[in-house]
Amino acid sequence: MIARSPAIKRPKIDPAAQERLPPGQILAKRWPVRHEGEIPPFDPATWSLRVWGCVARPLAWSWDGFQALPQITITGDMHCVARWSLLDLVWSGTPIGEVMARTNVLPEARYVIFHGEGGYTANLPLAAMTPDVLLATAHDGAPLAPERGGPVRLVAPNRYAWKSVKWLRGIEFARDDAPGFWERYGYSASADPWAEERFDR
Ligand SMILES: Nc1nc2c(c(=O)[nH]1)N[C@H]1C(S)=C(S)[C@@H](COP(=O)(O)O)O[C@H]1N2
Ligand SMILES: [Mo]
Repeated sequence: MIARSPAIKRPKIDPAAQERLPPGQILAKRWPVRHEGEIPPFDPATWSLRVWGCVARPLAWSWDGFQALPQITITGDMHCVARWSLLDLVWSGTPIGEVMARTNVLPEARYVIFHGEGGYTANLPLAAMTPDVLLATAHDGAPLAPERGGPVRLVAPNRYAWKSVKWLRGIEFARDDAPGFWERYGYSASADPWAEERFDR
């Protein structure tokens, strides 16, 4: 009797999907929930999104006010620096450009610092504020689940996912860069997955 060797499991990866993965990334089978700390409660009566710093018109939207802003739907990928990626996630929300136009971002602004509820922050260069960067309120047409960062999370599909701050409550435009939660440990300020910008030092 010949013992059967255990089957070698090779994940089937569509070559087209493989090409869309930045260097060093693997296509995830499931979508992990990943964050520091607890999921904060959401109270629409007290929730606000505040914008300050290098802006001519600092603003704070209430939940109702925020929902009245224009929204678009985009399809974007997600690349976690821990090496899993997902392709073609469908997000709806307000483009960051709408916020920038309404607060009149000043010419000296060069960085944006996103503040999550509970103190998690992430910084990005202003140049990373492309039209696909959303303050997302929905995924696949359904309101964003609390564990996904609902009611509002940042979605910056072309930066490593730690920049996509869940439970977004503040946007600060700044002249000088300020490292956020992971950037203080040496993670990259710009975090372009195609250039494999994982660490700055
Ligand atoms: N507020 C907050 N946002 C966060 C994080 C966090 O710890 N706190 N983790 C980031 C990291 S490292 C990743 S990979 C993504 C994960 O998003 P997901 O849980 O929807 O997969 O959220 C990002 N946004
Ligand atoms: Mo991550």
